[in-house]
Amino acid sequence: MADIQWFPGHMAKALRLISEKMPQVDIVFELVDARIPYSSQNPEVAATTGNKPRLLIITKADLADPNITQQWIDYFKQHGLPAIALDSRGNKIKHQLTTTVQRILKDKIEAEQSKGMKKRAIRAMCVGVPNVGKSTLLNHLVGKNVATTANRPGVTTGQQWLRSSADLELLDTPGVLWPKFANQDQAKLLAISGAIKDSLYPKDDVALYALRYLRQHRPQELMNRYHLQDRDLDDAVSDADLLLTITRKMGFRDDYDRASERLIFELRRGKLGRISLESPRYLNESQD
Ligand SMILES: Nc1nc2c(ncn2[C@@H]2O[C@H](COP(=O)(O)OP(=O)(O)O)[C@@H](O)[C@H]2O)c(=O)[nH]1
Ligand SMILES: [Mg+2]
Repeated sequence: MADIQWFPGHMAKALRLISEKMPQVDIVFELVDARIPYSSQNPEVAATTGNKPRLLIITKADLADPNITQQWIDYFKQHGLPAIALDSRGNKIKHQLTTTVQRILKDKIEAEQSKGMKKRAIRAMCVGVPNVGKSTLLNHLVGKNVATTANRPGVTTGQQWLRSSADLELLDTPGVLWPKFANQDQAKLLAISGAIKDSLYPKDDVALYALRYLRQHRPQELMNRYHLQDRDLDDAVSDADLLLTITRKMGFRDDYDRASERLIFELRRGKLGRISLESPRYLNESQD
Protein backbone atom coordinates (compact mmCIF):
# COMPACT_ATOMS: atom_id res chain seq x y z
CA MET A 1 0.00 0.00 0.00
CA ALA A 2 1.38 3.39 -0.99
CA ASP A 3 1.94 5.70 1.94
CA ILE A 4 0.74 9.29 1.95
CA GLN A 5 3.81 11.48 2.24
CA TRP A 6 4.48 14.94 3.53
CA PHE A 7 7.36 17.32 3.12
CA PRO A 8 8.90 18.94 6.21
CA GLY A 9 10.51 21.67 4.08
CA HIS A 10 7.15 23.19 3.28
CA MET A 11 6.16 22.95 6.88
CA ALA A 12 9.22 24.82 8.09
CA LYS A 13 8.53 27.64 5.63
CA ALA A 14 4.85 27.92 6.61
CA LEU A 15 5.71 28.08 10.28
CA ARG A 16 8.41 30.69 9.67
CA LEU A 17 5.93 32.91 7.83
CA ILE A 18 3.46 32.59 10.68
CA SER A 19 6.05 33.33 13.33
CA GLU A 20 7.15 36.47 11.43
CA LYS A 21 3.64 37.86 11.77
CA MET A 22 3.30 37.07 15.48
CA PRO A 23 4.54 40.41 16.86
CA GLN A 24 1.60 42.22 15.22
CA VAL A 25 -1.05 39.73 16.25
CA ASP A 26 -3.09 39.79 19.48
CA ILE A 27 -4.64 36.36 19.05
CA VAL A 28 -4.28 33.39 16.71
CA PHE A 29 -7.38 31.78 15.26
CA GLU A 30 -6.39 28.15 14.85
CA LEU A 31 -8.89 26.51 12.52
CA VAL A 32 -9.57 22.77 12.67
CA ASP A 33 -12.13 20.64 10.86
CA ALA A 34 -15.04 19.51 13.07
CA ARG A 35 -14.99 16.03 11.55
CA ILE A 36 -11.33 15.57 12.57
CA PRO A 37 -10.44 18.19 15.19
CA TYR A 38 -7.49 16.20 16.45
CA SER A 39 -5.91 15.16 13.15
CA SER A 40 -6.39 18.55 11.50
CA GLN A 41 -4.66 20.36 14.36
CA ASN A 42 -1.00 20.96 13.76
CA PRO A 43 1.02 20.40 16.94
CA GLU A 44 3.71 22.84 15.79
CA VAL A 45 1.34 25.80 16.02
CA ALA A 46 1.56 26.03 19.79
CA ALA A 47 5.36 26.24 19.64
CA THR A 48 5.35 28.76 16.78
CA THR A 49 2.84 31.14 18.31
CA GLY A 50 4.64 31.11 21.65
CA ASN A 51 2.70 32.80 24.46
CA LYS A 52 0.23 34.37 22.06
CA PRO A 53 -3.36 33.64 23.05
CA ARG A 54 -5.07 31.16 20.75
CA LEU A 55 -8.68 30.42 19.98
CA LEU A 56 -9.44 27.08 18.41
CA ILE A 57 -12.15 27.54 15.79
CA ILE A 58 -13.80 24.25 14.93
CA THR A 59 -15.08 24.86 11.40
CA LYS A 60 -17.61 22.89 9.36
CA ALA A 61 -19.56 22.13 12.53
CA ASP A 62 -22.62 21.84 10.28
CA LEU A 63 -21.06 18.68 8.80
CA ALA A 64 -20.16 16.98 12.08
CA ASP A 65 -22.14 15.22 14.80
CA PRO A 66 -23.10 18.01 17.26
CA ASN A 67 -22.74 15.81 20.34
CA ILE A 68 -19.23 14.77 19.42
CA THR A 69 -18.32 18.38 18.58
CA GLN A 70 -19.41 19.39 22.08
CA GLN A 71 -17.20 16.63 23.52
CA TRP A 72 -14.30 18.09 21.54
CA ILE A 73 -14.96 21.59 22.87
CA ASP A 74 -14.86 20.19 26.40
CA TYR A 75 -11.72 18.19 25.59
CA PHE A 76 -9.82 21.23 24.32
CA LYS A 77 -11.00 23.39 27.22
CA GLN A 78 -9.71 20.76 29.64
CA HIS A 79 -6.37 21.11 27.86
CA GLY A 80 -6.39 24.88 28.36
CA LEU A 81 -7.40 25.84 24.84
CA PRO A 82 -10.63 27.82 24.41
CA ALA A 83 -12.64 26.47 21.48
CA ILE A 84 -15.79 27.34 19.60
CA ALA A 85 -17.54 25.48 16.81
CA LEU A 86 -19.18 27.15 13.83
CA ASP A 87 -20.18 27.06 10.20
CA SER A 88 -17.78 29.54 8.57
CA ARG A 89 -20.56 30.77 6.34
CA GLY A 90 -23.08 31.18 9.15
CA ASN A 91 -24.91 34.20 10.47
CA LYS A 92 -23.96 35.79 13.76
CA ILE A 93 -20.42 34.39 13.78
CA LYS A 94 -18.95 37.89 13.61
CA HIS A 95 -20.61 38.84 16.87
CA GLN A 96 -19.85 35.46 18.43
CA LEU A 97 -16.16 35.70 17.55
CA THR A 98 -15.81 39.33 18.59
CA THR A 99 -17.27 38.69 22.04
CA THR A 100 -15.22 35.52 22.46
CA VAL A 101 -11.91 37.26 21.72
CA GLN A 102 -12.82 40.13 24.01
CA ARG A 103 -13.41 37.65 26.78
CA ILE A 104 -10.10 35.85 26.17
CA LEU A 105 -8.14 39.12 25.96
CA LYS A 106 -10.02 40.90 28.74
CA ASP A 107 -6.95 41.34 30.96
CA LYS A 108 -4.79 42.65 28.12
CA ILE A 109 -7.45 45.13 27.00
CA GLU A 110 -7.99 46.38 30.55
CA ALA A 111 -4.25 46.73 31.11
CA GLU A 112 -3.87 48.84 27.95
CA GLN A 113 -6.74 51.08 28.91
CA SER A 114 -5.51 51.57 32.44
CA LYS A 115 -2.23 52.83 30.90
CA GLY A 116 -4.27 55.42 29.04
CA MET A 117 -3.96 53.74 25.63
CA LYS A 118 -6.73 54.36 23.16
CA LYS A 119 -9.27 51.62 22.57
CA ARG A 120 -8.29 49.71 19.46
CA ALA A 121 -9.41 46.72 17.42
CA ILE A 122 -8.08 43.30 18.34
CA ARG A 123 -5.89 41.82 15.61
CA ALA A 124 -6.22 38.17 14.69
CA MET A 125 -4.58 35.85 12.20
CA CYS A 126 -6.21 32.67 10.85
CA VAL A 127 -4.05 29.58 10.50
CA GLY A 128 -4.93 26.03 9.50
CA VAL A 129 -4.41 23.18 7.07
CA PRO A 130 -5.73 23.44 3.49
CA ASN A 131 -9.49 23.30 2.97
CA VAL A 132 -10.34 23.88 6.64
CA GLY A 133 -12.23 27.06 5.73
CA LYS A 134 -9.75 29.90 6.28
CA SER A 135 -10.69 31.92 3.19
CA THR A 136 -14.39 31.32 3.73
CA LEU A 137 -14.23 32.56 7.31
CA LEU A 138 -12.10 35.56 6.39
CA ASN A 139 -14.39 36.60 3.54
CA HIS A 140 -17.44 36.15 5.68
CA LEU A 141 -15.99 38.16 8.58
CA VAL A 142 -14.71 41.09 6.56
CA GLY A 143 -17.25 41.14 3.76
CA LYS A 144 -16.52 42.08 0.15
CA ASN A 145 -16.71 45.85 0.50
CA VAL A 146 -14.30 46.09 3.36
CA ALA A 147 -11.86 43.76 1.65
CA THR A 148 -11.79 45.86 -1.53
CA THR A 149 -11.47 49.22 0.23
CA ALA A 150 -8.58 47.95 2.30
CA ASN A 151 -6.99 46.71 -0.89
CA ARG A 152 -6.45 50.22 -2.24
CA PRO A 153 -3.52 50.99 -4.52
CA GLY A 154 -0.52 52.59 -2.92
CA VAL A 155 -0.45 50.12 -0.09
CA THR A 156 2.66 48.23 -0.96
CA THR A 157 3.19 45.99 2.00
CA GLY A 158 2.30 42.37 1.37
CA GLN A 159 -0.07 42.19 4.27
CA GLN A 160 -3.00 44.25 5.38
CA TRP A 161 -5.45 44.32 8.19
CA LEU A 162 -9.05 43.91 7.19
CA ARG A 163 -11.77 45.23 9.44
CA SER A 164 -14.43 42.80 10.57
CA SER A 165 -16.05 44.97 13.22
CA ALA A 166 -14.97 48.05 15.15
CA ASP A 167 -13.41 45.64 17.62
CA LEU A 168 -11.83 43.02 15.38
CA GLU A 169 -9.36 43.08 12.48
CA LEU A 170 -7.94 40.16 10.55
CA LEU A 171 -4.72 39.68 8.64
CA ASP A 172 -5.58 39.41 4.95
CA THR A 173 -3.39 36.36 4.31
CA PRO A 174 -4.19 33.27 6.35
CA GLY A 175 -1.36 30.99 7.45
CA VAL A 176 -1.50 27.76 5.49
CA LEU A 177 -0.19 24.86 7.51
CA TRP A 178 1.18 21.75 5.97
CA PRO A 179 -0.88 18.82 7.28
CA LYS A 180 1.02 16.87 9.88
CA PHE A 181 0.28 13.30 10.79
CA ALA A 182 1.79 10.80 13.15
CA ASN A 183 0.45 7.77 11.32
CA GLN A 184 -1.29 6.69 8.13
CA ASP A 185 -4.74 6.66 9.76
CA GLN A 186 -4.44 10.38 10.41
CA ALA A 187 -3.17 10.88 6.87
CA LYS A 188 -6.29 9.18 5.51
CA LEU A 189 -8.55 11.31 7.70
CA LEU A 190 -6.85 14.44 6.39
CA ALA A 191 -7.27 13.15 2.84
CA ILE A 192 -11.01 12.63 3.41
CA SER A 193 -11.31 16.18 4.80
CA GLY A 194 -9.65 17.65 1.69
CA ALA A 195 -6.47 18.81 3.42
CA ILE A 196 -4.27 16.68 1.14
CA LYS A 197 -4.29 17.29 -2.60
CA ASP A 198 -6.52 14.73 -4.28
CA SER A 199 -3.75 13.68 -6.66
CA LEU A 200 -1.43 12.76 -3.78
CA TYR A 201 -3.20 9.84 -2.15
CA PRO A 202 -4.48 6.46 -3.32
CA LYS A 203 -8.27 6.84 -3.59
CA ASP A 204 -9.05 3.16 -3.00
CA ASP A 205 -7.05 2.91 0.25
CA VAL A 206 -8.69 6.04 1.61
CA ALA A 207 -12.17 4.90 0.54
CA LEU A 208 -11.63 1.49 2.17
CA TYR A 209 -10.57 3.22 5.34
CA ALA A 210 -13.73 5.37 5.25
CA LEU A 211 -15.87 2.32 4.62
CA ARG A 212 -14.37 0.45 7.56
CA TYR A 213 -15.14 3.41 9.81
CA LEU A 214 -18.66 3.91 8.47
CA ARG A 215 -19.75 0.27 8.69
CA GLN A 216 -18.54 0.21 12.28
CA HIS A 217 -19.82 3.59 13.50
CA ARG A 218 -22.47 4.84 11.06
CA PRO A 219 -23.87 1.82 9.16
CA GLN A 220 -27.33 3.34 8.73
CA GLU A 221 -26.06 6.43 6.92
CA LEU A 222 -23.94 4.24 4.65
CA MET A 223 -26.87 1.98 3.85
CA ASN A 224 -29.22 4.88 3.19
CA ARG A 225 -26.90 6.71 0.86
CA TYR A 226 -25.98 3.70 -1.26
CA HIS A 227 -29.20 1.69 -0.98
CA LEU A 228 -27.49 -1.20 0.78
CA GLN A 229 -29.07 -4.05 2.67
CA ASP A 230 -28.07 -5.66 5.94
CA ARG A 231 -26.43 -8.54 4.12
CA ASP A 232 -24.15 -6.13 2.22
CA LEU A 233 -22.64 -5.16 5.58
CA ASP A 234 -22.49 -8.64 7.03
CA ASP A 235 -19.30 -9.35 8.99
CA ALA A 236 -18.37 -11.97 6.41
CA VAL A 237 -18.24 -9.30 3.67
CA SER A 238 -14.79 -7.74 3.32
CA ASP A 239 -14.33 -3.98 2.96
CA ALA A 240 -13.12 -4.57 -0.60
CA ASP A 241 -16.27 -6.54 -1.47
CA LEU A 242 -18.42 -3.83 0.08
CA LEU A 243 -16.63 -1.25 -2.06
CA LEU A 244 -17.41 -3.34 -5.14
CA THR A 245 -21.08 -3.52 -4.19
CA ILE A 246 -21.18 0.26 -3.80
CA THR A 247 -19.34 0.67 -7.12
CA ARG A 248 -22.11 -1.29 -8.87
CA LYS A 249 -24.83 0.64 -7.02
CA MET A 250 -23.25 3.84 -8.32
CA GLY A 251 -23.45 2.42 -11.84
CA PHE A 252 -19.66 2.33 -12.27
CA ARG A 253 -19.49 -1.43 -13.05
CA ASP A 254 -16.07 -2.48 -11.72
CA ASP A 255 -14.43 0.96 -11.77
CA TYR A 256 -13.83 1.06 -8.04
CA ASP A 257 -11.30 3.92 -8.38
CA ARG A 258 -14.08 6.14 -9.64
CA ALA A 259 -16.41 4.90 -6.93
CA SER A 260 -13.73 5.47 -4.30
CA GLU A 261 -13.36 9.06 -5.40
CA ARG A 262 -17.09 9.63 -5.32
CA LEU A 263 -17.43 8.08 -1.87
CA ILE A 264 -14.67 10.32 -0.49
CA PHE A 265 -16.15 13.47 -2.05
CA GLU A 266 -19.66 12.65 -0.86
CA LEU A 267 -18.50 11.97 2.67
CA ARG A 268 -16.46 15.19 2.61
CA ARG A 269 -19.44 17.25 1.48
CA GLY A 270 -21.78 15.79 4.07
CA LYS A 271 -23.92 13.81 1.65
CA LEU A 272 -24.00 10.86 4.05
CA GLY A 273 -25.09 13.04 6.96
CA ARG A 274 -23.42 14.81 9.87
CA ILE A 275 -20.58 12.43 10.54
CA SER A 276 -17.64 12.98 12.87
CA LEU A 277 -14.66 10.82 12.00
CA GLU A 278 -12.89 11.28 15.31
CA SER A 279 -14.14 11.50 18.85
CA PRO A 280 -12.13 12.21 22.01
CA ARG A 281 -13.30 8.81 23.16
CA TYR A 282 -11.51 6.97 20.33
CA LEU A 283 -8.40 9.08 20.61
CA ASN A 284 -6.43 6.37 22.38
CA GLU A 285 -7.51 3.72 19.88
CA SER A 286 -6.63 5.82 16.83
CA GLN A 287 -3.23 6.77 18.19
CA ASP A 288 -2.14 3.14 18.43
N1 LIG B 1 -20.28 23.05 5.13
C1 LIG B 1 -19.26 23.90 5.34
N2 LIG B 1 -18.40 24.14 4.33
C2 LIG B 1 -17.40 25.00 4.55
C3 LIG B 1 -17.22 25.65 5.80
N3 LIG B 1 -16.12 26.41 5.72
C4 LIG B 1 -15.62 26.25 4.48
N4 LIG B 1 -16.40 25.39 3.76
C5 LIG B 1 -16.13 24.91 2.40
O1 LIG B 1 -14.88 24.21 2.41
C6 LIG B 1 -14.16 24.45 1.22
C7 LIG B 1 -12.78 25.00 1.53
O2 LIG B 1 -12.91 26.29 2.11
P1 LIG B 1 -11.76 27.39 2.01
O3 LIG B 1 -12.23 28.60 2.73
O4 LIG B 1 -11.33 27.58 0.60
O5 LIG B 1 -10.56 26.68 2.82
P2 LIG B 1 -9.05 27.18 2.99
O6 LIG B 1 -8.22 26.30 2.10
O7 LIG B 1 -8.73 26.90 4.44
O8 LIG B 1 -8.98 28.63 2.66
C8 LIG B 1 -15.02 25.37 0.38
O9 LIG B 1 -15.75 24.56 -0.52
C9 LIG B 1 -15.96 26.02 1.40
O10 LIG B 1 -17.20 26.40 0.84
C10 LIG B 1 -18.16 25.37 6.84
O11 LIG B 1 -18.08 25.86 7.99
N5 LIG B 1 -19.16 24.49 6.55
MG1 LIG C 1 -7.76 29.60 1.21
